[in-house]
Amino acid sequence: MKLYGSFTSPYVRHCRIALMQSGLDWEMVELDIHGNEAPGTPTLRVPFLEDGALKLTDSTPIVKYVREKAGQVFIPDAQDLDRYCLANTLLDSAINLFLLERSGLDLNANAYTRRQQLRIERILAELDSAPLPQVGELDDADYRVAVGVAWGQFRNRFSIDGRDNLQRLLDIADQDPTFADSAPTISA
Ligand SMILES: N[C@@H](CCC(=O)N[C@@H](CS)C(=O)NCC(=O)O)C(=O)O
Repeated sequence: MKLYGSFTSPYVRHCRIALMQSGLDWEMVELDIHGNEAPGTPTLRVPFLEDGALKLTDSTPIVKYVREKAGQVFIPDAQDLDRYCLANTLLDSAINLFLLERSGLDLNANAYTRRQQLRIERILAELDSAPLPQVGELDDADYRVAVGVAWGQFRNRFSIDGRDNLQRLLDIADQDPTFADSAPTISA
């Protein structure tokens, strides 16, 4: 199967982690989402996945599909799924602000972008209060929070100073070979 994406995207990173852990046959096709060529997905976003006739356009169904195809589970617990969704909401706001700022918008001059900044801080506080996994026992909610927080540090989009649990989660995740091997290295 083919995963289309960039090496800096946290959503793509989570898909890569699931694929690396799956033992399945897959390849990554690197895409520049900011280039002139429209990617082959209606969302105009990455990741997307092709497996024969199947096309998936969002990281959540991609991770679920890969896990289940490999005989693994994808977040059966509602509260854990909620934490996964909080990390997605954090990332959606942080990435939108990143792209809007890059396009020249003053984030402090707009009520809606200020609300998104507040949302990021509130979600970080909530995620910081969650229990931590053991080393080597991360589930997909843990991975989603970890790739999101790591992306925020990589792009300098938010601080986790004083958020000791989130810092500890990154330390635990860094001891996971697939998390470490999928870290973004390109400053694009
Ligand atoms: N809900 C989507 C979000 C994907 C997403 O926001 N991808 C970003 C890259 S990290 C993107 O392609 N952004 C381009 C744009 O918004 O134009 C998912 O989980 O896959």
